[in-house]
Amino acid sequence: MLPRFDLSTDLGRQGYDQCLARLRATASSSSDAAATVERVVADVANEGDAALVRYMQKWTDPQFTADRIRVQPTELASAVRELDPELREAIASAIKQVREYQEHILPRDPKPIELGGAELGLRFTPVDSVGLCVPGGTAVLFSTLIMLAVPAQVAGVAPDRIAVMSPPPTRTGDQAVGDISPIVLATAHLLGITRVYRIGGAQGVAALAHGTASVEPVDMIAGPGNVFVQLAKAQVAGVTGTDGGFYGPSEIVTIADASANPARVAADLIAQAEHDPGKCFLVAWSPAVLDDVQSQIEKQLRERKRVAAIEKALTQDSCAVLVADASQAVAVANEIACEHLNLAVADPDAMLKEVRHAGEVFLGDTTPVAAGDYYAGPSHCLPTGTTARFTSGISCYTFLKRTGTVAYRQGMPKRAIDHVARMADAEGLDAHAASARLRGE
Ligand code: HSO
Ligand code: ZN
Repeated sequence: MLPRFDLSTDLGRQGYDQCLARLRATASSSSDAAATVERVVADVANEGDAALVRYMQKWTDPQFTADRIRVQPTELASAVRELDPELREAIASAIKQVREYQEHILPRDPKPIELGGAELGLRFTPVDSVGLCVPGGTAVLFSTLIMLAVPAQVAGVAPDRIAVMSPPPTRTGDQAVGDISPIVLATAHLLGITRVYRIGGAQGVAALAHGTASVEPVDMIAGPGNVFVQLAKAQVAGVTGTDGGFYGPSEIVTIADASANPARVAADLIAQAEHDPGKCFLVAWSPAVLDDVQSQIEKQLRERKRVAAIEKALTQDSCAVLVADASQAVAVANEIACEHLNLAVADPDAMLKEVRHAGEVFLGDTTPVAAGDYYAGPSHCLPTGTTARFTSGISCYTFLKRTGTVAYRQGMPKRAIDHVARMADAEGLDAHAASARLRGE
């Protein structure tokens, strides 16, 4: 089912390159999408709620009205009461574990250093308010709310300064479609979040950035979404901060050697393929390993509910890559710079040392990638479309700013004053020079 490409042949190289090009394309936009987003953002900035409601009606629900934008606090509380107790326990446990990990990696202000008579420091401070994007779609991923809100809270953003946007289901015609996922609402309540908006898309991002009568503006917008949401984040950058990432459709690269359990490898590939759309790469230097995993995929696939999505992902956007050896396998993984990298090999720690680009790495076939999706600790909002070459997943770092501090507590030494003044003079900025020289008099 997975098309197979042997990198030692020209044809194989070509097939793999095309697959990689399709992956890369997910992080770039068509000019049509960019033009649409530009118009939507401008309209919401100018007209506020009127444009927000109009676009929600156009793309999500023709019956959408302004009074539906904000979810009432009573709805949040009742969603928790209705939550299955065992699911509630699982969610609470995930929140706790993700929080402990994020607290562990939280950067502390470094001790100031003394240099040339100056005491030099660095302070980390959180943004005041954030808007978090929780996508709608064929599966509503309430886990995304945990993976965004907990890092923000650990960074120091107060729960009452966190807003969540999550679109209601798409309605066509008069059909009844229900409401925004009650599990998203319950999760928000468990996280102490009270501001939830039933909005999405570029219009939702624009509303959070510019503010409308019903939506309070925020200082930073973070989270995954379709190409319209990701483009809108880029469009409003400057008006509001953004996470700077491209958190798009799920992807996975698995490197497998002969020690890997084919059933486990196949299960993790299928799991990411069930996201609609998902993209999978299986990399090995043994044809037998590829064969074994492929036949496990065929077998397990039949037992899964979302067969159609999985088949589509595996046949259209994914591939198995036959490489010469372990080092070429890692080179391929670095080139794909994937959201999830699964090292199903005998010595994953040794291989990890060679990994330079990946959103998150899973060591050994005993580690299910789904643990990262729901529970383990690092956020599952990870760079996609090969953007792990230059960016990272969401973490408490996303919501922190860095501010340098300088103190010449005993006054500036003469040598330093001379150097500053000389450089200022050379730039023709004599007021700068004078402000330094004054300190030496
Ligand atoms: N694999 C997705 C996250 C997710 N999976 C949520 C299940 N629920 C993106 O990393
Ligand atoms: Zn997933």
